[in-house]
Amino acid sequence: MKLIIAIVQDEDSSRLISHLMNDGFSATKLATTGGFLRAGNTTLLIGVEDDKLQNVMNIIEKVCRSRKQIAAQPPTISGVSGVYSPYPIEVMVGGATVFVLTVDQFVKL
Ligand code: 2BA
Repeated sequence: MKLIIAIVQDEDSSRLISHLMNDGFSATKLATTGGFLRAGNTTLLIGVEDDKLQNVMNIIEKVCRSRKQIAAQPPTISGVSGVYSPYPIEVMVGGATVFVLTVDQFVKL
């Protein structure tokens, strides 16, 4: 079994969950915040059998779009604390940042 951790944009999360549910997958939605933009995003935890992994990846790829986003509060430059860009920064965000982990054990008690 695999655990998919998918960080997606809030705008895509509702449609993504609907697609996953329609195809019989379970998901848990977490409200998260990106470290760079300090803006809200959504993290989904999706447990799937190995042979269904690609199906879920296909759904994520189909639903999640890349968008330009402006950093309203400019983040620190290169992580150097206390150094700020004087201008808003435009970055491309998404479609999705996905981690796939192998699950040792899956139990429902
Ligand atoms: P944020 O950290 O808010 O990053 C938003 C977008 O800002 C990123 O989009 C990327 O285009 C840009 N960005 C991030 N760090 C940067 C940096 N040091 N310098 C210049 N630009 C930078 P995505 O790559 O699509 O990431 C979207 C969200 O996915 C991230 O939001 C973060 O919440 C998550 N994420 C991305 N990579 C990750 C990683 N390696 N580990 C954990 N979370 C990650």
